[in-house]
Amino acid sequence: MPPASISSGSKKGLRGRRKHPAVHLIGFPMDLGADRRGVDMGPSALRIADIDEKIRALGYVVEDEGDIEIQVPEVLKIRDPHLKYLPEITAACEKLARKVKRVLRHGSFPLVLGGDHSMAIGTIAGVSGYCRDEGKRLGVIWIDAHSDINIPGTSPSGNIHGMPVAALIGIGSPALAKVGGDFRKLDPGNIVMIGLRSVDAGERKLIKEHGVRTFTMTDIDRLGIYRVMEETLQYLGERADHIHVSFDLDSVDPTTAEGVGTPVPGGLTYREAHLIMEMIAEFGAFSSLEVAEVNPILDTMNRSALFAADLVASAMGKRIL
Ligand SMILES: [Mn+2]
Repeated sequence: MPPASISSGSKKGLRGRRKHPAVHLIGFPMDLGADRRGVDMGPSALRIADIDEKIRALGYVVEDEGDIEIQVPEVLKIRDPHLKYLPEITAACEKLARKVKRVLRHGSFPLVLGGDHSMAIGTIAGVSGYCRDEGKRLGVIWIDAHSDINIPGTSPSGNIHGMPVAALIGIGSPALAKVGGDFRKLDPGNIVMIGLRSVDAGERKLIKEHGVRTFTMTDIDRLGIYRVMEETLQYLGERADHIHVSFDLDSVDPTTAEGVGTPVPGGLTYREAHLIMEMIAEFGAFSSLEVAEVNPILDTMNRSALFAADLVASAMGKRIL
């Protein structure tokens, strides 16, 4: 049987309609947005970590939809150094958006396995399109060391995995902003970022200008993760009835998860990461999830993917007792 929190969610949420939502895994093996090889193997590492069995053990039906096909950078050309692999990333994210939307329309729960964090452009475009059709208000919890709100003019690297939040709130590259349809996917006031510790100067300005709510690692040190999550869920609970969680594994400290796209010291502890997920699981409106930047190349014996799979289980309702 699934835990009580799955069937007793908000009446407006996915769980109000279906007592046993099927979880659909979608692999997105892309590293074009990161300009670094390794995160394209993330979906494989998560499957090897038995992510499907860990969710099945909680009482869900799990269906694996396989991977979305993505070309390797060796056969591609960088046409614009400020938006590397833009056409290929846009095309792959379009496919992902359609798939995510279809899963939600069937009353199921999409779990997207990445892949670099530019995947969020596709995932959230799909979620947003679904919410738009259903008259739901979308809220996003963005768990990340980075704020990923660069635009081509502020990005030091031209790597699109640093730009998904900008694309979703409709600034920066129009091609990225139009993935999944020509409308703004996300209200910047409906985003909460947690775990920030590496923010570019241009990003700092954009966060303030657009009123994105943030909890940096300093905030977590001072308030404690329990209060940060209470405030996050209260804030989004007042504004949204579909909560999507975009989880970048680099939010976690490299001593716990070394196999990530861009490791930054001073991150979430093992228990902080689990408590975040446990509190999200209890929140009725939680209806879609993606895991980004799992990098087996920098890992030891797949430890980071195993940790990420356990975190997903916590998000889906796994409890100690
Ligand atoms: Mn990220």
